[in-house]
Amino acid sequence: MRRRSVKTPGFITVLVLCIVVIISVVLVAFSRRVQAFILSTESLKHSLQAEANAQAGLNIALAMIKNDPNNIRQFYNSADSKNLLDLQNGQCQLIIQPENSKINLNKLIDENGRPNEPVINHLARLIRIINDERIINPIDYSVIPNVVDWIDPDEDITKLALHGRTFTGAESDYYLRQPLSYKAKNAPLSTTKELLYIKGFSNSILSELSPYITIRGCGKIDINSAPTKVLKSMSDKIFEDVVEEIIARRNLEPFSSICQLKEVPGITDEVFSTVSDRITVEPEEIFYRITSKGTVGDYKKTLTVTVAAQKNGERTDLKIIEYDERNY
Ligand SMILES: [Ca+2]
Repeated sequence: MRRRSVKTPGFITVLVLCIVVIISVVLVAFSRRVQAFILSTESLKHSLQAEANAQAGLNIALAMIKNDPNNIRQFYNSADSKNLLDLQNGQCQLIIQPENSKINLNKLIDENGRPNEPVINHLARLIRIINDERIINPIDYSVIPNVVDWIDPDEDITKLALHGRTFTGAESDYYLRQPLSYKAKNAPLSTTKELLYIKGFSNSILSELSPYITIRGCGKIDINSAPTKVLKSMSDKIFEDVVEEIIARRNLEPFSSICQLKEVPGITDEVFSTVSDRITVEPEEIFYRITSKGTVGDYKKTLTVTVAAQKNGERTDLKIIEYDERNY
């Protein structure tokens, strides 16, 4: 005789509970995946919006340089709140720096490849001013002979007396002993980022120096656009109040000749004669460095572009010669 299996109510309850638990686990897993998908879609959306804002700022800068170069002065100072543009879904911080207003590191050597003292001393004074404001990790003055050795054609280590001390450079012998093992370039710098290959430079030092140094242009400082620190470091005898007066005067009306600098109280004949062959009001070649930082919430995109501007009759032609993008 066949025995029939009997399913008790308790067994059925356990079975139902198991099914409910399995369905719940599947639903939770599915819900988490959907949540992750939504979050990643939101992240992508904000990231793309930040990039669009940075691109919008860059386009505004290029249009201003091309059509209205006299009005870009308001974007010179990175600490100025006027640099912030409100855009759809976020903001853009725009900085436009005329490269002709900065110290050209390729001019640290003269046409014979020898250390160029006036430019070396200008950079040494600039570093001293920056270090006076830095609480920790001052920039070591040896970065100056290091750049000299990187760009000069020989393999002889340079020694420079700066602020009463002697600083020594570095040639291929030093770089070949490093993990990446490479030689000194012994030729002019082609990009600013190349400085990171040189002994003593770091991202932090590069970003600290970058508003005041360039690798482009004829080497003369445009006094109509030079930042405070570049003007002040031109001579030990140019003091804060003199720089303030120079900036106040050029804001009212740009200097039309370098001789007008002599009209500024504090610019004596002696001071003028030490800086006159290193300054200009009409740069031969014009370069701008544009930094456009797009922001949406915590998402950031920074575009840094160097453009060469060439006057062609009434028209200004722009050529992008350096481009960099970062997600911060
Ligand atoms: Ca060299």
